Amino acid sequence: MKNPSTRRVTCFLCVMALLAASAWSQSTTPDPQREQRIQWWRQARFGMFIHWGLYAVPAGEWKGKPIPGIGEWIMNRARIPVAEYEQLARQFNPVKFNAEEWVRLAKDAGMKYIVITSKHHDGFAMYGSKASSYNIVDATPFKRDPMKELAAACRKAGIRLCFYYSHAQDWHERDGAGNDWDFPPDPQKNFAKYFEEKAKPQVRELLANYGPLGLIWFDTPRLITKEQAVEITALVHKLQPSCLVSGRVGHNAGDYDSAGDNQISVGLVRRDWETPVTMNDTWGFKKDDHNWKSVPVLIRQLVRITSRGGNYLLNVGPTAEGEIPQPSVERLREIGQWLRVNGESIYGTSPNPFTYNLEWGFITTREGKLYLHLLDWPQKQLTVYGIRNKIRNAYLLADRGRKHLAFKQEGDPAIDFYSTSIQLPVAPPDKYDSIIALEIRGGPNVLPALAQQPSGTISLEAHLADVHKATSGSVIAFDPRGVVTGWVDARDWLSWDFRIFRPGTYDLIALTTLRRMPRAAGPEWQGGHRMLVEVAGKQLRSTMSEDGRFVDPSNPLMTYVTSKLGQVTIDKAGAFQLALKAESMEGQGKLGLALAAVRLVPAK
Ligand code: FHN
Repeated sequence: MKNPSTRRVTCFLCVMALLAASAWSQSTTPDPQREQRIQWWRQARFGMFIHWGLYAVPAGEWKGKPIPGIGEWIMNRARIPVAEYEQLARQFNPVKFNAEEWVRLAKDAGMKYIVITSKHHDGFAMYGSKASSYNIVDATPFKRDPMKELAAACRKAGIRLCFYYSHAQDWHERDGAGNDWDFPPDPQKNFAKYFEEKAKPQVRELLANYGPLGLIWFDTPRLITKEQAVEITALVHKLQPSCLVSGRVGHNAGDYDSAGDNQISVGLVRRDWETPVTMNDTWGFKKDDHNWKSVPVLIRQLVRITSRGGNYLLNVGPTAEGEIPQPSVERLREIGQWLRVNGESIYGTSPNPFTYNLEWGFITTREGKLYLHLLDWPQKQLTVYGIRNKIRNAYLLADRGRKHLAFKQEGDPAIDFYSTSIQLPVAPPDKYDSIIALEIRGGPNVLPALAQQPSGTISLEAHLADVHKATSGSVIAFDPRGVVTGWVDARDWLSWDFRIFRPGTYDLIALTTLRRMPRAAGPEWQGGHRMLVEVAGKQLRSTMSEDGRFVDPSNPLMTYVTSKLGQVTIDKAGAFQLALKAESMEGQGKLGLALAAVRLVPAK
């Protein structure tokens, strides 16, 4: 029997818990109006984020010096006084801006909505605002309102226009959050004054003057109180009942969850969620940032997020002249080409029906269909375990002729073993992600248990573990990546139930991750934890040390460190449990063990 402090944490619950702990999660109260307003967004899956503002003028450089960090934060990072930063407005004249071109680019890329910075933390409104003359129409030689032009172009193209609005941070204003180089520190600010005199009036303007909006993307709530978050959300819904509010409004007041920047969930999140992602390392334009993600990485991210039930909001940072950088344009065009062929497997789909990630690729689904995304093409045949549906037909989505692919379903229901093998052509039909469509009757029906994969590996992902807390004060939990955090009490432990179909000898490997904040002081990874694994009646002791590293290219925040935990022989097929305990967490300071998974890999 589990001891009283043992907590069953399924994927669903653990992710709920970690999101609930975040200031960026949505209310859980069922709300029929919210259900209505979120329908389009669930279908959309893919949007364009645009960070555009005065920061595009310095483009990452101030007084001849490159300023480290993200471009739109230059005012903060270089501690630029308001009086100096304001002067940038005089130089801002984006004569190459063409709303129709931007919207066409988004549309051709397969994006269904555009979220553009109407005002970022620098406080400068990129639209004609009556509430503050610090805006593009009144303060720049450009004098046009690009948001009006975008609204018209979006309407014409059938793209939802959405506004990013920094509702708490405003470095231009004495009482907005964030600027402590011109003004007193935040605790001494009269934030309510700022909220009433600038944030609320500007949000009203945005909702009144640009037609129907898809959503308002509030960000970094900081000084916002719960009452203010609820109030501004209600204001949006009152003025435009079908306009969504992003989770980052704060205090669970939004309509959906926003994951952290560039954070891609490793597990299924059973609520509406979105990840904003940079195409290079900055949001706002920086002339020296050439660290572009490749097309295969971007497509992998889109597929991965979709297969986890999320939306992918991919950023571009236009220049001060009004042009979207060419490397972004090229990438978006390629993604668009891929989506024109394969969009059926993305838009309006439901997530991976398995609780765990599959070793051969990703799954998305819709009624009557399973889409198997193969980002790495297997040799001649794909074998998938766990599909219990009777498959009626299989074909490649990229094959216009929909030529039937031969397949075989076999198994042993007595041990819950179901195997599907599909014969494939030698070459993939798509260089990025080829999709096999499987026709089934009704919805997906898959083995719910964690189980062995066709290669023989069993991947016990951390977020699927049963968490056994030593005391009610134990802080062991999961971070937004699904990685264990707060495992500092050696008496806490984890366990997984899983199925093995092929007896044999397995190497046990722990996958841990580097610390989340790479720039923070201290080592990015430390071993030394003394671990105990109990599985199949055996006990294995080991000390965590680094045996290797690999990066998941579609998840920039995930560098895995591998550590051997030992070897075990399992001599029969069936249901097993693996318990992972720590005999000592000493020497690890506050970091604990950032566990992502334990793998059982067939020994060579
Ligand atoms: O501080 C901002 C940042 O500049 C950027 O706008 C991102 C986009 O998600 N949001 C904030 C940080 O999370």
